[in-house]
Amino acid sequence: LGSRKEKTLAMIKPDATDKMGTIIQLIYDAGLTVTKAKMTALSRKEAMDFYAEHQSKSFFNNLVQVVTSGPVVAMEILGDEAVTAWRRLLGPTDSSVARNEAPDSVRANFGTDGTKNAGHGSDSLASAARELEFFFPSTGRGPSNTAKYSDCTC
Ligand code: DGI
Repeated sequence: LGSRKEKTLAMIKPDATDKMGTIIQLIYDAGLTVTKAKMTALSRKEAMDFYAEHQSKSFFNNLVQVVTSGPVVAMEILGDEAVTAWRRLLGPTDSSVARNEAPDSVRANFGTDGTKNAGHGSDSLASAARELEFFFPSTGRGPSNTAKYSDCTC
């Protein structure tokens, strides 16, 4: 009663994939569950589409560069208020700020600066739906990526 199960998209960026074990453990320690996972490399076009809302920003090229510099790990995370919970684990966008304000966070520990910041989390349920479809398309080929236990009733 009172819990709000949500799904969100968590992405470990290329600068932190070598810490994926630690980061996945943090997710489970926070009471969240990983219900889908995929390691993949984004093309430049895919990265630009994923971050389309930022295309006019000064940091856009740098952002696309960072996220295409190696493989990423995309995960569907399920749990109570998962959108907020995963962003809390990530900490502030700028890793330097994170080290001051949230020293235990993923970005404080594994990020470098404002763009190379170890991870991404959807900022709303609407973003989560779009971003989960981006990485785990419901029309995708191959083995089903819809595990029964991941079904969310919210
Ligand atoms: O949701 P976040 O990832 O915390 O932040 P966002 O959705 O506003 O921005 C997406 C990414 O773009 C972020 O993870 C890093 C980069 N970025 C955002 N704001 C800045 C930035 N990079 C630089 N250099 N400076 C910024 O102000």
